[in-house]
Amino acid sequence: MDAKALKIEAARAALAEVRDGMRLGIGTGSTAAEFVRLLAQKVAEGMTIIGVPTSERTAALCDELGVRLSTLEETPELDLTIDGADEIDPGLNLIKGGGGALLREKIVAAASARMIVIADESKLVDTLGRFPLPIEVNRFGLRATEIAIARAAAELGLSGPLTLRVTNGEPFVTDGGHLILDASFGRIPDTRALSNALRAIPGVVEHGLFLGMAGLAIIAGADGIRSVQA
Ligand code: ABF
Repeated sequence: MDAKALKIEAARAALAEVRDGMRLGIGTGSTAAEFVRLLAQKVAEGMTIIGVPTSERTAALCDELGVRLSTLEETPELDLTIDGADEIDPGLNLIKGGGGALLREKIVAAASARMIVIADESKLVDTLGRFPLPIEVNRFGLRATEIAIARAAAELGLSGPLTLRVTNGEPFVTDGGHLILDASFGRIPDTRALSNALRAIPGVVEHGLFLGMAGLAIIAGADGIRSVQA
């Protein structure tokens, strides 16, 4: 089964967790997009849900497919968020943000009673960090923030390039108007310590470590679907 088929199977399994009338946070990325396509079929068959998207891209896809949307302002308490991830460790701690939506994804996940992460088995790792950690930063004082991040990482024994994310030759700008530095630390043994250190840097808006937020992971692999509880 190819990666797309695995993503579809993980998304299909997550759909079984959605109940009529749910207030649903909807993630960003290709796996979440497969979930939206399957959800739209259920909506067309009469399922009533209120969707809160985590990016403009997801909002556009939901609009296109007829999934009724709300905003976090109108619906500040969600029943469930379904989202993808770039890396998943055995404790269901995640690296997210490869799609550039990490700030809204984290806000929506934090407003949800439950978070289910959906992924193909390639996302499973023993230790987070092989995937460059996305760090959303304020434009103001970017160089000073970069130096502060490198210093805080070094104090935790971490090192590696911080790369400004660029698309089409221009700095990538998030839905929130910020920039992203991708930090290639290789392995992050103490994710909580790094999370705390990054959050203490004023120029850091948010980072892609989602610690203790996912209660369930639905993983599609060559041997089928498996659910992993946190
Ligand atoms: C999004 O899904 C991002 O946080 C994460 O980077 C991405 C994973 O993308 P895909 O499902 O396409 O692998 O939530």
